[in-house]
Amino acid sequence: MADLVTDDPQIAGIIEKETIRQEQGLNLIASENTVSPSVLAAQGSVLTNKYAEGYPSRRYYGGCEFVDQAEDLAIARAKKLFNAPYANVQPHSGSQANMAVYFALLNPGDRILAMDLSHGGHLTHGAPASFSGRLFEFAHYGLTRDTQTIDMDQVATLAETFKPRLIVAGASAYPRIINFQKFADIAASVHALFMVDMAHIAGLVAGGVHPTPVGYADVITSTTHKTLRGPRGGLILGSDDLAAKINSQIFPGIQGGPLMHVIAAKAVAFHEALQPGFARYQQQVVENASVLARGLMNRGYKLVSNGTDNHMVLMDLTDRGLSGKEAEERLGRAGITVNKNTVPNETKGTFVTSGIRIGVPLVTSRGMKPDAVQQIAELICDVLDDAAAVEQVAPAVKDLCRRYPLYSGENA
Ligand code: DSN
Repeated sequence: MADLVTDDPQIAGIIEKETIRQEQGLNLIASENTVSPSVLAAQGSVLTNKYAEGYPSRRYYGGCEFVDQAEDLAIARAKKLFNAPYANVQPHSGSQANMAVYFALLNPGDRILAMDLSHGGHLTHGAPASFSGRLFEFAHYGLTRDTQTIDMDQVATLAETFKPRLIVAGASAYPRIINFQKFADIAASVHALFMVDMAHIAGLVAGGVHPTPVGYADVITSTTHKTLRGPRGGLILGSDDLAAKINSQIFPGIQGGPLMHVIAAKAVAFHEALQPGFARYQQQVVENASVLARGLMNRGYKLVSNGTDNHMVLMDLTDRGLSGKEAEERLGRAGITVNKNTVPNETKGTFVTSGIRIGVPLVTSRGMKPDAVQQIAELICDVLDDAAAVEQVAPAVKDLCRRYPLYSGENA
């Protein structure tokens, strides 16, 4: 950093400001986390200098003997962590992991059944603006009106009538356990392949607090930077018989040189996730989310599905005369970062929305436990109840953050 300050004070200053923002603010974006100093060190290493197109021992460049070791370790650790026969650690992102799987298993125009974006799905699950929606024909399932959990009857009916070649389970904004067995049974009944995108819950799965999709899904995609607490990137798991097809769709299909510094950082993160403390961290994440849910509901706020089983809650502000956009901005002024989010049967559109998504993985990494999370719930409600409360809440947020430094807690 000392060299960067001298060589490029503009970027050094931006990094410094972002460091302070992260340190002094309550970051409750459900898909973010804070990586360990070891993950940061690997990602900021000279491995970024190396071209390594291909796979370990089968590269298109010389000098790959050490990056090969890093990728072999990352693969071995990912397989051990998730008990999966095959892993590809090269996807630059979750979107690219999904793209590679679609291209490996399907032809353009083929049918895919996945979760509706406004009910909690992801852009790459068939949104018209995404490559997925442009290249494949999607049908979407959603949540039931009463319990606001995944409507498995609708999944079964759509599977029968739409006859997809692939069924996708997995979500970006769904606070409940996903029943992979039921999905697998439905997929088998219509001879469809079954993919799980576990990007949000990968850490929970690794920590044993969400059922694993391994053994149910033909293929599993993930990111490595959410609950899994690794560097920003993607991951694909599956059975050995899909390995050749998927590997060739990642490279040379859709990517060039792998990011070897990121792959090394993934290896570090998988190693950390294999330690006993990681399961305890994930248990704490789930407990903290449930404390948050109760705290918000006790103050009269409505949550999609009336609670949570995982790392996040979805607040539905429809009855509050407050849009998700206004809530996000108001909380932001108090130093609380969340994101606006569509709710089931959304009426306001994706730039305004009627809800906010709140996650606790990052504050749990800072060492926060139920007492701190209960306080967070109160601070959020104070601000949402009354915009004038921002003035009192902002210093309380800073004080809370001072008590739980970014690199103390789990990441000391
Ligand atoms: N995975 C999304 C999120 O949950 O924030 C972004 O693509």
